[in-house]
Amino acid sequence: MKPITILFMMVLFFQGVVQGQQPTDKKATTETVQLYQNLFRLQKTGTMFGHQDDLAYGHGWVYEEGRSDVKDVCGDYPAVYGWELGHLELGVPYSLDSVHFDKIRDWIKTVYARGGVNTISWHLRNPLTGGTSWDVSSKEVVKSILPGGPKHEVFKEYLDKLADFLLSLKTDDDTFIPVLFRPFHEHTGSWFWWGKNLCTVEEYKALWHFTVNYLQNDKNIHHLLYVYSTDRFKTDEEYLERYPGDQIIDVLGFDLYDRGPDYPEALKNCAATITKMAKQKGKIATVSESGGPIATNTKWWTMVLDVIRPYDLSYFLVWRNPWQPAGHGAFAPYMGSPDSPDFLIFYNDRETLFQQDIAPKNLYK
Ligand code: BMA
Repeated sequence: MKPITILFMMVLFFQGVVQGQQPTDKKATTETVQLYQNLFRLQKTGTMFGHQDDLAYGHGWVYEEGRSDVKDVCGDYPAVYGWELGHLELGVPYSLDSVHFDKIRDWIKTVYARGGVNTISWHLRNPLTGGTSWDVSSKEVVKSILPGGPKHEVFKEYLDKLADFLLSLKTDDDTFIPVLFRPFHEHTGSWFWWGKNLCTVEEYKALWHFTVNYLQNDKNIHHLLYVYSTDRFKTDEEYLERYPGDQIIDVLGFDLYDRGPDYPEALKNCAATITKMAKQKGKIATVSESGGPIATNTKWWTMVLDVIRPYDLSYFLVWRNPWQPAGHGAFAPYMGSPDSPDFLIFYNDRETLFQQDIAPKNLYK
């Protein structure tokens, strides 16, 4: 190799070290870049704990200022907060889980002010049939909303409403609040209209590309990190079959619920695969959704801890503690819940990171 080539390679290498990992959005705001780089640092030291709708409601309560089931149990808030925007696209004031979007906006601001991390999912309605996300009666939905399709304008109107909300996520001094955006999730299953048996690989990828391009270039939104999130998977190939590409995805995730004795093994395999791929691709890795039978398996948290400990996972988020019947129970502990003592062990372990662990690190600076 010529000396000039070696010099050139060294310059590139040091540039990479100094600049750190960059989000895929080349125009990402400073705070979004900082968050991304800090997530890389942090995932080497531990895994943040996340909870869906943590500040909105919990077991037996709704909208109580400052309350959180997690805090009721361990005295600390989660580090990551999931929020759900389903029904925002309809222009109504509250979500499919009856949570007001105005309140979600306020909580996102509160979390940011505290140094926590916000992630958004979107169970958007079916633009072709008018049904829910779970309406899988047609295999034409994704095709119909892509450019040239009969429902393309409807989908764009959905995205316009989403964009309005995202652009309203600002601090008082007009700084956009970075968000990990996780649309079209669990697509390796077939229970949502964007699922595996409901559209082709190309259509699914095109849906992602259209969405990201529309938000970035038509709406000028640059405070998002994009999360790709499958359901349970077995192989690299299965995970990547519908992957829209390194150029638009920042975080590799998977959703995996405990639905039986194979959970620890499945979690281990998925975590091992995803962290390996994330390293190769220079991306963040996460368990974007989980939840287990914590009412009966009172050692669930320490079981999870043992499985995830060896892996560089950014966060492990459990789904919501519904305040009204939802087909599932609480996925996080709550005051007096039988899994609480085990959760305290999980909380006190150095591997798990909560609000008090991450606040001093200032993830946005
Ligand atoms: C599901 C359930 C539903 C909820 C949906 C969107 O997993 O919790 O009750 O409506 O997520 O949050």
